[in-house]
Amino acid sequence: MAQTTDPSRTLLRTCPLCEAVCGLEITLDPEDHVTSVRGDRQDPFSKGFICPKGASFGHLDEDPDRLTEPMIRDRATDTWRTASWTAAFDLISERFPAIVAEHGNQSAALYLGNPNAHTVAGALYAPILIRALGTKNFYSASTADQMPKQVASGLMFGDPLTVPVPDLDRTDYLLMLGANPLESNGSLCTAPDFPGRLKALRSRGGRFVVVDPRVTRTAKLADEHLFIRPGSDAYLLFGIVHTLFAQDLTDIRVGVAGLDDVRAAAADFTPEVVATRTGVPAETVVRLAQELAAAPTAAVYARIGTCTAEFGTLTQWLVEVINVLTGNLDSPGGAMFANAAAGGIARTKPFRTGRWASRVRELPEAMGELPVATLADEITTQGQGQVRAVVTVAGNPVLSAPSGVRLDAAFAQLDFLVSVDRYLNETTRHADVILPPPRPVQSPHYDFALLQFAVRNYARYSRPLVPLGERPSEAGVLARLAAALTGRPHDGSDGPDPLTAVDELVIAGTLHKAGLQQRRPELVGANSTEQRIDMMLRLGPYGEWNGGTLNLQALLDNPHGIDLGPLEPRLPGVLRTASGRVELAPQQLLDDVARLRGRLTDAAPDVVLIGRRQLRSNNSWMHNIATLVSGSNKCTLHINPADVARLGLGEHAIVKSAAGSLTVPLEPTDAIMPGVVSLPHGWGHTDSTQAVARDHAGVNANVLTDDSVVDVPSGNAVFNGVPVTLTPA
Ligand SMILES: Nc1nc2c(c(=O)[nH]1)N[C@H]1C(S)=C(S)[C@@H](COP(=O)(O)OP(=O)(O)OC[C@H]3O[C@@H](n4cnc5c(=O)[nH]c(N)nc54)[C@H](O)[C@@H]3O)O[C@H]1N2
Ligand SMILES: Nc1nc2c(c(=O)[nH]1)N[C@H]1C(S)=C(S)[C@@H](COP(=O)(O)OP(=O)(O)OC[C@H]3O[C@@H](n4cnc5c(=O)[nH]c(N)nc54)[C@H](O)[C@@H]3O)O[C@H]1N2
Ligand code: SF4
Ligand SMILES: [Mo]
Repeated sequence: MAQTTDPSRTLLRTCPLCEAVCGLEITLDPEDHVTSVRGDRQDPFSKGFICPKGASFGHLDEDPDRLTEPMIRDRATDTWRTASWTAAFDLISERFPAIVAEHGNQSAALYLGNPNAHTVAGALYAPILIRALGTKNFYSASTADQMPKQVASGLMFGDPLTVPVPDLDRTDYLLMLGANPLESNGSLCTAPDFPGRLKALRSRGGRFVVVDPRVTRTAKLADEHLFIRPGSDAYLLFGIVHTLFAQDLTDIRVGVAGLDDVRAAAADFTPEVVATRTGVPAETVVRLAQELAAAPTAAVYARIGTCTAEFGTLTQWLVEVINVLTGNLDSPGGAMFANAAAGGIARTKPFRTGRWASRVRELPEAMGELPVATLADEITTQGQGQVRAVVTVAGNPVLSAPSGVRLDAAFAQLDFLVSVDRYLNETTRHADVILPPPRPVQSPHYDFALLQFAVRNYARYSRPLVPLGERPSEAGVLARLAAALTGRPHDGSDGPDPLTAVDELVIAGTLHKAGLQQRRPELVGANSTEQRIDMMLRLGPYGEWNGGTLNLQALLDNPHGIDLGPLEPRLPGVLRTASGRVELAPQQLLDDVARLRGRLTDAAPDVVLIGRRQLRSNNSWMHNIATLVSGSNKCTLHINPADVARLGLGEHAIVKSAAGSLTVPLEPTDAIMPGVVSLPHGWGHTDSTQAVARDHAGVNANVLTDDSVVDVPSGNAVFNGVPVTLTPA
């Protein structure tokens, strides 16, 4: 064989860009630039699957508009300069603790954005910022996303991370509401090649039904698609629950509490009653219940379209009620609980919400967080505890949270803002200091969060592919930031560097809890972060300290990842409820049913707004990649042609809601039901310093969403079912 002279090298890494955790095969040239990206065929979970975003990983990795050095803004002139890490942290040390000293702990707030669910830094080190700040003003993308799912799971199973996922590869029947995995690649259901898994379901003779106000790409793949009035999924599901009881179709196989209460709650939600509100005919509601009950195995799965809605938590609750009533919870082919190799539940006491409330609107805490829908209130409302200094990490709430215009103005009035972010964007432009993370190829990867929701048990660790050089890792940035925020030396001059100090503390504490501190075991790893990961794996359900073999070395020896088998029944072991059973009728949720019932006969608004995701976008931050923002990846308003004609609209329309108004280009399509319009979120880069994004600016959908409306039990933002009016532009 001829000797190769190509000095480039091919390395393996998990894709950090969505929840599908695909394995990537990345080729780097001698100067460490990514030259090609392919799917890793030897990854036992993703088997070579890759999407256009993953394929563009190289462009993202070295986007010329990304930040490479800390930035400091001069407030007087609103101009930016680059700064050394020391100068950036010095400024934070000087300003942040002084504000907190003067105005108290509650004057500081933290916002953690979505990519924290994908980074080692977010999983292991963002918690130290929460502790450092000691504030109740902790916010994240969770309350613009899945908090309803977590509250429902927390109340039913005792822990908010105990979230069932559809057993995609074995189910005979899948009812999917408000999800479009052919564009999103799946969410709270970690399943690389989601499209392939859905096709496999159908080719093995299974049935797949999609409920969505739009005929999505996913719906086109299904056996059946049903239109539904936005925000009305809880009624539909109640109609199914009602039918299961009325026709004696229940087959409960797990220990439950509250069965009679659920039956009573569902009593008046007859198929005929819910049909008027949902637009789903009564006979279809009955048939869905019968099909779910008759299928050998079945799973109901509902995602973002149903979470970010006014009755988000009730909807997520009813999904699991149906999974229980049809005998499918915790059973192969049904809705099951993953058993992640690291970072599983540690809770001993049952979950509850409302341990404290927000200052202005008195919205209850959930999982230690306050709703992002009230962040603007907390910044702009004067009084003791008013938020004056904010830290954002990997978030762009000005585009992603409701009432974007209000939040933009609120951020502008802050005394101090620190952002850890790769870009100068709509949110970070208000910062005093921006601290950039390294390139993705310079970061390690382990999916602590997403593997809790995987459709197969699996583990994979990726070492950084390219050394950091002089700059800190993102973990190092967060550790130093935590020190600076509290006025402690951020450079390690008081002892070990802040990152090592944090890890040492966590390792010692964890080993102590596990009763292993005496014979302090030798941990494997090139640094303290890796040692922590080694410890978590060893302590986990497959770990070598738990009768198994898994540890960091095993993952380093198997860089394509390790398959840990199909999902297995986990009840009652995972339950943390007081009763030790699945709580079918938590009181908090029964209380909220009154609100649902109260809305049953409300006059439907003429037109309501919903969102949508696009295959080649990622929330607000991948519009600067030229290869992604072309063709159909446009910020347009989908509208039924009948509505265009009825309202006398032209190419553009003025869309008004209670919160704001936008002028948008229309894209008439039969794929959306009449009376509903859809605008994707994450756009609106008009003043961006990111050149490509600015050329494809679009509009911020969250100008129209209204932060005064939330899902009551979870405080989650409501993005779907927003009443709007349309007039010609
Ligand atoms: N109208 C409407 N609004 C929505 C939604 C909707 O469906 N409709 N969806 C909601 C949902 S589900 C979510 S999750 C939120 C997302 O809301 P956010 O998390 O607030 O917003 P993102 O757009 O994901 O912004 C991610 C930020 O992280 C930065 N970033 C990317 N990678 C890294 C990294 O490795 N480290 C650091 N430090 N920064 C990084 C990016 O530059 C960007 O600024 O939006 C919500 N908003
Ligand atoms: N390409 C791409 N992938 C992504 C993201 C991205 O921005 N781009 N974002 C990631 C994030 S943060 C998340 S949370 C996930 C979300 O992943 P998914 O939950 O799959 O999100 P969407 O693709 O927005 O699909 C939501 C669907 O709900 C429908 N819908 C809207 N309102 C209602 C309603 O009231 N009832 C019902 N039944 N349906 C409704 C919409 O028409 C849409 O088709 O995707 C992740 N993956
Ligand atoms: S589906 Fe998600 S994880 Fe897979 S390549 Fe695409 S963006 Fe990456
Ligand atoms: Mo999300």
